[in-house]
Amino acid sequence: MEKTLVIIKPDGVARGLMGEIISRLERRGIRMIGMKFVQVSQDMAEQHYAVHKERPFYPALIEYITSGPVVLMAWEGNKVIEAVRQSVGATNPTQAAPGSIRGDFGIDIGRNLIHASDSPENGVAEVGLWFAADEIVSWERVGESWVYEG
Ligand code: D4T
Repeated sequence: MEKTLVIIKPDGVARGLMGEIISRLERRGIRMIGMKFVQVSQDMAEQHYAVHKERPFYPALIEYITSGPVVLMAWEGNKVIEAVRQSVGATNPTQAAPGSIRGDFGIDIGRNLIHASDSPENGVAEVGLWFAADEIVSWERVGESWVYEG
C-alpha cells in the first residue's frame, strides 16, 4: 500500500483552508496515518526541497515554506499518490483543473497551498523525513471495502 506526505503550506493555514483541505482528502476515502501542526525550520525546509536546490525559485520556496505554520499529514491507501496528486491539481494553480484544491483556491505558483508526494518512493522517503515511526498510526477506516474493490 502506498503512503504520501501532504503539507498544507503556510498560505493554506493562514487562509483558513485547513478543514476544507483535510475534508476533501478524507472524503476521497483514503486513510490518515499521521498529522501534526509545526513551524518548519530552515534545516527541514532545505532537506525537504533538496531536489530543487539549484532552481531559481529555491530561495523564495524556502522562505515561503518557513514563513508560518504548516499542517503535516501522512496518508495511506492503494493508488494514494495518484489520487492525492489529482485532488491537489497541477503545480501552477491557474493550470490546475477546477475542482482540484489548487484550481479552486490558488492563483500563483509560489502560493500553491499544498504539497503532495509525487511517487511511491518519495512518499515513503518524505513520510520518513517528517514523521518518527511512533507518530504513525496503524488503523483501518470503517467501510474501506466501499472505497476499494479488493
Ligand atoms: P510540491 O512539491 O510543493 O508539491 O509541488 P509540485 O510537486 O506540484 O511541484 P514541484 O515539485 O515541481 O515544485 C515544488 C514547489 O516549487 C514551487 N515552484 C515550482 C515555484 O515556485 N516556481 C516554479 O517555477 C516551480 C516549477 C512550487 C512548488
